[in-house]
Amino acid sequence: MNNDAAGRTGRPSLVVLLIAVVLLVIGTTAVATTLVGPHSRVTPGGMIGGGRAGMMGGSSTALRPSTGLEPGAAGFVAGTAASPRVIRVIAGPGYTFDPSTITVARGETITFVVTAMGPLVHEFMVGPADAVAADTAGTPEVAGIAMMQTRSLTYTFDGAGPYAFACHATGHYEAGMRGTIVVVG
Ligand SMILES: [Cu+2]
Repeated sequence: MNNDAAGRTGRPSLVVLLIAVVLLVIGTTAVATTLVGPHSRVTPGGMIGGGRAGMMGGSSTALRPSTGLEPGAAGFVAGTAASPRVIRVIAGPGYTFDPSTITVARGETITFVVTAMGPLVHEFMVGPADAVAADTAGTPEVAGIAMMQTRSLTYTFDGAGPYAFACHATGHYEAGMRGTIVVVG
């Protein structure tokens, strides 16, 4: 017993060192978080929030369209103006959206959280299909989404449809960067 006690007395310095290292790491993380924090405000819904939320799901399903159930599924809760349903969309790499087909309930309010992958700068426009196809001025859009940046756009599908979404960065729509909104219910 005494030997054990004696043996332990030799270790505190190591324990103290470990604690110091842990505190240092925690401190560094806190500083990093503080420094990074303001940047996420520069980009509404910014890369921090988008990245973190994307990783939450862990697997590839994190990059899938919706964070929850789709219309028609048991337990599905439609998005409202007060509490929009969040749908994540990946723009790129290349001239693609993932998913390219999004299902919403009639009258639903959706917040699209769009993250750009790859070096191209993208836009995300959503609204009546004809307006989206023609890039009509006034159609809801977020632009200038650079690599790994995330922008959000909230839209209520309260009209007759059909609806669509697209990227109108130069040449992208023509290259096929567009998607379809399916309204059900
Ligand atoms: Cu694009």
